[in-house]
Amino acid sequence: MQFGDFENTKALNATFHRIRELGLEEHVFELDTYGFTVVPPDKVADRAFFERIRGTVLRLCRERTGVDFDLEKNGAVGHYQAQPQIPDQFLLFYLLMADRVFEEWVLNPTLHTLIDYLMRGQQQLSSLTSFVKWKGERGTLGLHSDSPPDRDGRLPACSDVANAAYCLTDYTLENGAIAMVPGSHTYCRQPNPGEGEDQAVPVEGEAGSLIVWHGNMWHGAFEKQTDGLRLNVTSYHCHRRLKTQEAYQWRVTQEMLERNPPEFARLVGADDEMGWDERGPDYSRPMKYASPEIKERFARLAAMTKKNEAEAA
Ligand SMILES: O=C(O)CCC(=O)C(=O)O
Ligand SMILES: [Fe+2]
Repeated sequence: MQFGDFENTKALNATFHRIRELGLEEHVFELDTYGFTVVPPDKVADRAFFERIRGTVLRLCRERTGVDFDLEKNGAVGHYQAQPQIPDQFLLFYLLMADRVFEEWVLNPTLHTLIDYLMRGQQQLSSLTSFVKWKGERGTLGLHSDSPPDRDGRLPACSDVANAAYCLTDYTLENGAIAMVPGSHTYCRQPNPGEGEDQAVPVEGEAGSLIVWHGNMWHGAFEKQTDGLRLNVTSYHCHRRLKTQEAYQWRVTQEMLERNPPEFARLVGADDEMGWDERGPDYSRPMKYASPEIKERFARLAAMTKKNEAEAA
């Protein structure tokens, strides 16, 4: 019995093969069973890439706050105004548009493959941010799911969104690791206030690890008890039928689209004609950047239409 090339699972077969090539089998198993996984640095990116992206995040911290940043020292907000304004942390937004290193990051094979797996290849990038944190007290883990809920807090069983944190510093309990409630992705609802705090575990991993989680996961963060920074690049994806947090679809430049493969265009929704004005939809971008599977469906539809027209003539 040979798995991997069934006609009926054609759209999933390439992801299945990539999971095997990259040695990610145990990580998809953990995603299914526990709702999260930690991929070690050697399966994510090389040290040079890691240093480059971390250096860029530190530069952006300086540029956006006006404060000098050092990994070993606690940070400060400086003149940075972005919300949420809560003590001992801030978020850097819209990183994709800030430096080309982030274009490389969103196409990272390990990240891309695990998100492909969770989202059945139907994801788009919703936001690319960095949580910048330092020592500070927290009364709560702030548990929540990243999926947008119904009015009563219920969530769909599938992964409508999926998230991944590229750790740019070591994640340990003392360093304010992410908190997860293992298996909570199957509850299909948001936690009630305070619920699950006693079941949460610290998700530890050395700098360079990639923590990936299902959109329904109950998660938050432990307080950072040590001096110095906790840094990441948070790569939040949503199904293409949902709104994105950050505006990419019409804002990415033509140069960005041209210097990257079609997967990039699909990640930023440049293959989506929605959001038109009085001129109506423009199908040229969807036609140009559509996935091979969608292109094949278009081609079959066109062939059938042609055949019907020929028979009618
Ligand atoms: O790292 C953290 O503080 C948790 C962040 C979080 O909730 C998220 O990235 O969705
Ligand atoms: Fe979250």
